[in-house]
Amino acid sequence: TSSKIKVDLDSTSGIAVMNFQSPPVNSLSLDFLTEFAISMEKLEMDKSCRGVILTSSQPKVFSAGLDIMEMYGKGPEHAGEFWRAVQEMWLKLYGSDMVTIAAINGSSPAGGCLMSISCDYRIMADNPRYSIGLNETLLGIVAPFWFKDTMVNTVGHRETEKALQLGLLYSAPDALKIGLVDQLVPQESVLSTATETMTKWLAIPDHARSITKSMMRKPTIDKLTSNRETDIKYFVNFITKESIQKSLGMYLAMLKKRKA
Ligand code: CO8
Repeated sequence: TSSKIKVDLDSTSGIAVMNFQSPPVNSLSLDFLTEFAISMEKLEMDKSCRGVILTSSQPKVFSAGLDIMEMYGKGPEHAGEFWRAVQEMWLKLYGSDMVTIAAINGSSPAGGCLMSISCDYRIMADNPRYSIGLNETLLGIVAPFWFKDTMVNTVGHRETEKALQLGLLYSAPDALKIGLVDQLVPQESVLSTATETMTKWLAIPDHARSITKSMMRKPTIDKLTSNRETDIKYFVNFITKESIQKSLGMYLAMLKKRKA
C-alpha cells in the first residue's frame, strides 16, 4: 500500500513536516494510524529532529477523524486492534518530547480535533467554512475520557462540558474565541506561520521545555497507560452494540445523502 503520510525532515532546522495524504479526507484508518505511530517513533529517535508540524495535502480537510468504516460492521477482534492503534497515536503525539504544531488547513472533526489538541500549538486557516470540534455525540457515540481530558486541558472544564454534550463543531473564528486554536491566518500562510512559530519554540532549550511539557501532561497520559486494556474492552463492548451500530449506519447514510 502507498504511503498515507509524507514526512519531510530538514535536518538543518530540525523541523519535520508530516503531510497527511490519504484521499479523500485523511480519515484515520488502521493503516493510517499505524503509519503515523511508526513515523512519530522514527522522528522521536532521530537526534536531528526537534519539532514536528502536522498538516494536510488534501484540500479543505485536515482530517475527518477516525475512519468510520473501521468501526462499522466489524467484529470485536478488529475493533480491539483498531482501538489500540488509536490509543497509540494519541500516546505518541500527546507524549512527544518534540515540539508539535498543528497546521490546520481544513476541517478537523472528532479524531482530527484530537490530533490537533494533542499538539503544543494550533494554527488554523481563517475560513469560517472550516470547523473543528469533538462531535462524537452527533454520531451517537461518546468521546472517551482521554479525548475529554485533552479537551479540558485545552479549553477548560466549562467549555468542554458544552462542547462534548452538544457535539459542537466550531467554525475557525469561534474556535479561536474559545482558545481551541491559538491563531488564525490566511490559508496560504498556515504552513509558513507554523514554521516561524516552530522556530520560536525551538529557541527554548529542549531539555527544560520537554520536562515542563511532561510535567503538564503526565497525569493525563498516565490515566490511559494504566487503564489501556480496560479502555479497549470498553470500546469493543460499546462499538459492537446493535444500537450503536445503528446510529453509525444512520450517520454514514446522512454523510452520503448530504453529498448528493
Ligand atoms: N470515516 C470514513 N469515511 C468518511 C469519513 C470518516 N470519518 N468522513 C468522510 N468520509 C467519506 C464520505 O462518506 C465520502 O465518501 P464517498 O465519497 O464514498 O461518498 C468521502 O469521505 C468524502 O466526504 P465528503 O463528501 O463529506 O467530503 P467534504 O469535503 O464535503 O467534507 C468533512 C469533509 C467535513 C470531513 C466531512 O466528510 C465530514 O464531516 N465527515 C465526518 C466527520 C466525522 O464526523 N468524523 C467522526 C469520526 S468518529 C471519531 O473520530 C472519534 C470516535 C471516538 C469513538 C468513541 C466510541 C466509544
